[in-house]
Amino acid sequence: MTLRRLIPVLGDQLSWDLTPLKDGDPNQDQILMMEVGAEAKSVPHHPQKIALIFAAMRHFAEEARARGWQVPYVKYAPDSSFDHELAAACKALDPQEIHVTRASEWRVYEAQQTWQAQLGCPVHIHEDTRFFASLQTFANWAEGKKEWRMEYFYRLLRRQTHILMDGDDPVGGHWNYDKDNRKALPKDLVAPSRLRFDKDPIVREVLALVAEQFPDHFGSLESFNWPVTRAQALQALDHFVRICLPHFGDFQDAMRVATYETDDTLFHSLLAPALNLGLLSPREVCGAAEAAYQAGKAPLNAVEGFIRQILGWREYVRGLYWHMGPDYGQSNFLNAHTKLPESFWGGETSMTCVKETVRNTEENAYAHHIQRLMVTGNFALLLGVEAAQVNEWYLSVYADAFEWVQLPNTHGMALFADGGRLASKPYAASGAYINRMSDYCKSCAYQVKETVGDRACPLNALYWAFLAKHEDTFSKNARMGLALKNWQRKSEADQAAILTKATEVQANINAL
Ligand code: FAD
Ligand code: DLZ
Repeated sequence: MTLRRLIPVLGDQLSWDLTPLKDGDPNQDQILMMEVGAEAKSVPHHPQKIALIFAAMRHFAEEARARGWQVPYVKYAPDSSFDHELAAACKALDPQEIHVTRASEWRVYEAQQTWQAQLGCPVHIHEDTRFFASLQTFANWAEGKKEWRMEYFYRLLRRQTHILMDGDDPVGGHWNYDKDNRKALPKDLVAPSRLRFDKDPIVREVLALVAEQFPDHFGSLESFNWPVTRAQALQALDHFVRICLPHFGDFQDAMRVATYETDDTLFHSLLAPALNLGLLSPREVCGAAEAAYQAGKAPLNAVEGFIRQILGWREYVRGLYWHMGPDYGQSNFLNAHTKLPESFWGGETSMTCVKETVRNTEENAYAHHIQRLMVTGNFALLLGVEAAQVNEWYLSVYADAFEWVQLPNTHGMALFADGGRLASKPYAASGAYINRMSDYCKSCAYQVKETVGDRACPLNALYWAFLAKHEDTFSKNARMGLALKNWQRKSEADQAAILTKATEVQANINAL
C-alpha cells in the first residue's frame, strides 16, 4: 500500500498535540523516530540527558504502536544522522509527503529546510504549537520597542490567557510577588523527597547503552530518576503541586550544601525536562498550579512565582531565541576570552559554591536556577569566560538543556554577551550575595567578608574588577549606578590592591 505521509518525530517532540500527529492517520501514515549519533555527539551531553531522551522516545514509540501506528524506529548507531536516516527511510518506504514539526533549534531547523531538495519529496514543516505564544506574537510585541523585558511580555500573556487574572487586573492586585520570594532556608527545614520511578526494561536497556557508548561524557548515570512517559510526568506534576509548590516561592532563590539529597532540589519542580520533551504541556502545568491556588492549597506568592517562570520566562526566552536569528550566540559584548575553568568539569576547587553546584550537575544533570545563574553563571561572567565555551557547557550538562531555552539564559541572562537584549543589567554579584542566599560560605575555605589576601573569597575581587573593567560600558546604565559609585568611592590604594588580587585570581583560575 502507498504510504501517504512519513512523520518524523524528534526527541523533543513527544506530544500528541503536535499538528503532524493530530492530522495524521495511522491507517495511511507512519511515524519515524531516530536515535542518531549526530545529535547525541553534537555536544558532550550528560549521560542522563541522552538516556532520558532515548528512553522517552522508545516509550513514545511503544505508545504510538499501541494506538495503531507503524513506527519504524532507528536504534542508536554512532555514525547516523537525521539526514541519513531520513533518506534511508524515504528510499525504503517511498512516502508521498513528509510532515514534521519545526525543530526547536536553528541548527536542525535549517537542516529541515534542505530536506525537500535532498529527498525529492514534498516536506511540510509545521509550527510547534506547544507554547502559549506563537513566534508571531513575540515578533509583534517586540517590534518597535527599544527594550524587551520579560515582565511586560509576561503581563501581555497573563491578559491573553486569563491566567491568574481578576477581570483586567492581576489576582491579588500585583503582577509580581518576588519581594516575598527571597527567604533564607530555616536550618532545620528538610526539603521533600521526590517520587521514585521504577527502572522498567526500556530504561534499563537505555542506561546500559548510554554507559557503553558514552563512557567519557561528564556526568553520572547512577541517580537517574527522570519521568520518561507522560503518565510518569503527570505523577511528578501532581506530586510537585501537592508537596512542593506551597513553599516554592518562599525558598525559590535559596541554596544549601547538600546534607540530604533533597537539598539539591529543595522545592523546585524538576519539570523542565518533561516540559521540554513534550511529555507535559505548559498550559496544563500552569493550570495545575492555578487550580492549587484557587483551592486554597498554595499561596499566591508561590503560584504566581511558579507560573511566571513558565508563562513569563519560558515563553519570553523562546520568542527571543527565534527573533534574534541563528547568530544570536555569536556576539561577545563584554569581550570575554578566558578559558572555562576545569572546576566546571569536576576539577578540584575549594570554592564551596562552585563545588556544590558542579556536584549537583554531575550527579543529577540538574542544578536549580539560582545555582545556574548566580554560582556558575556569575563566576563565568566575572572571570570573563568566552561565551561560546560557557554556552556549550550549559547545553551539555543539564537534562533539560535545549538550545532555544539554554542559549538566551546563558548568553543573555548569565553572561550579558548579547549587550542587554534579554536583561537590563548583568547579574554580577560578589560573595555577599551567595552568603545571603545560601550556607555555602560557612564551610568554604575562603572568607566571604575579605576581598584581598590569601583567604579572601575570589568572587569579591573579581566583582570589583568586573565593574572597573566595564565602567565605561555601564556608565549610562542607571541600574548599575550604585554599584559603580561604590567602586569609584574606594581609595586609589584600595582599588589597586583589589585589581592586583583579581589578576592573581585570574592567573590561578584552575587552582581556586
Ligand atoms: P523550577 O524552578 O521548578 O521552575 C519551573 C519551570 O519554569 C521550569 O521547569 C522551567 O520550565 C521554567 N523556567 C524557570 N526558569 C526559567 C528560565 N529562566 N527560562 C526558561 N524557563 C524557565 N531551563 C531549561 O529548561 N533548559 C535549559 O537549558 C536552561 N538553561 C539555563 C541556563 C542558565 C545559565 C540559566 C540561568 C537558566 C537556565 N534554565 C534552563 C532556566 C532554569 O534554570 C531551569 O528551567 C530550571 O532550573 C529547571 O529546573 P526546574 O524544572 O526544577 O525549575
Ligand atoms: C538532544 C538529542 C539527542 C542527544 N539525541 C537525539 C536523537 O538521537 N534523536 C532525536 O530525535 N533527537 C535527539 N535529541 C534532540 C534533538 O537534538 C532535538 O530534536 C533538537 O535539539 C531540536 O532541534
